[in-house]
Amino acid sequence: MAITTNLLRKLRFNQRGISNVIVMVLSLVILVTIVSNIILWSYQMNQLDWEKMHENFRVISVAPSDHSSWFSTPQEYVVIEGSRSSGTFSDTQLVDDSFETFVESARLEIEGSFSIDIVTYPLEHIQTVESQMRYKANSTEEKLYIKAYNWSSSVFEDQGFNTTMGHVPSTEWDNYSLNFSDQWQNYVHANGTVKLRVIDETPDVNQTVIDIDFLAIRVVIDGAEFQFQNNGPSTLNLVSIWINNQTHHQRYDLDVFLNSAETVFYFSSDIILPSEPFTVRVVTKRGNIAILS
Ligand SMILES: [Ca+2]
Ligand SMILES: [Ca+2]
Repeated sequence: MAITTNLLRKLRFNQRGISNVIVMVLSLVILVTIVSNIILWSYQMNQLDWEKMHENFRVISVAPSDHSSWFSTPQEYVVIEGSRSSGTFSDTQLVDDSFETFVESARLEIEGSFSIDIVTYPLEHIQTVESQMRYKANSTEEKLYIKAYNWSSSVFEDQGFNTTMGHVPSTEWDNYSLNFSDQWQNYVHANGTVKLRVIDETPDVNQTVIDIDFLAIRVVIDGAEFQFQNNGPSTLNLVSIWINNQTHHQRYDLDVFLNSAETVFYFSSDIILPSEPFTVRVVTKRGNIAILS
């Protein structure tokens, strides 16, 4: 009997010992978890503080704007009549005297595809679309016409354009400009695509040579254009903009990313600038502010 009691006591003592060990181990695990989380958290806080402290950006300029930038063709023209004799489509992207040359074969017809950035320039804010061609020809005998693809009637036409008279070429650089007036919606696909054709007037025996320095479209739209510059070491996210004058305080959402050392133009058709003087405050996601007065 006494032996049995002794054994039971010993067993209880051992159980208590094991429990103590388990409690100690668990406590240690919890302690290590807490300490490591605190270290990690403070490291992350330091990282965030560091990133916030080193943000360095400015608003270089702000101005009202009534049109987009130019959209030139990102691919080679399709030659339907005539031929391409030199240069490439990329020569037609800038006004710089480097050009692409096409030659008539009794007729000339080329087609280019252009794409409006409808994220920056939403269709519901567009007033019309303009096209501009800077070109010269070796003969002024025959007019050229620019027509656009009508997405409703599925033909290339110039119905409703501000001018349907065509353009008499010059042997010196000259501009053939037109706009789609209030009919522009017929000529712009819902995804922003506009197709243009440059077409000669009539079949003839002269094989006229056409040099195109520039051919592009842009939209007429009211808004404001900003220029932002990131002089800091890391990428910036601009999240809001305040436009304030004496009577007018307006906040707009923004979602612009700027890489380190990058300068960007930003257009918004939502922002209508008040009368001057006004102040522009741009806020980053990390909470820094740049001011332009
Ligand atoms: Ca012709
Ligand atoms: Ca050019």
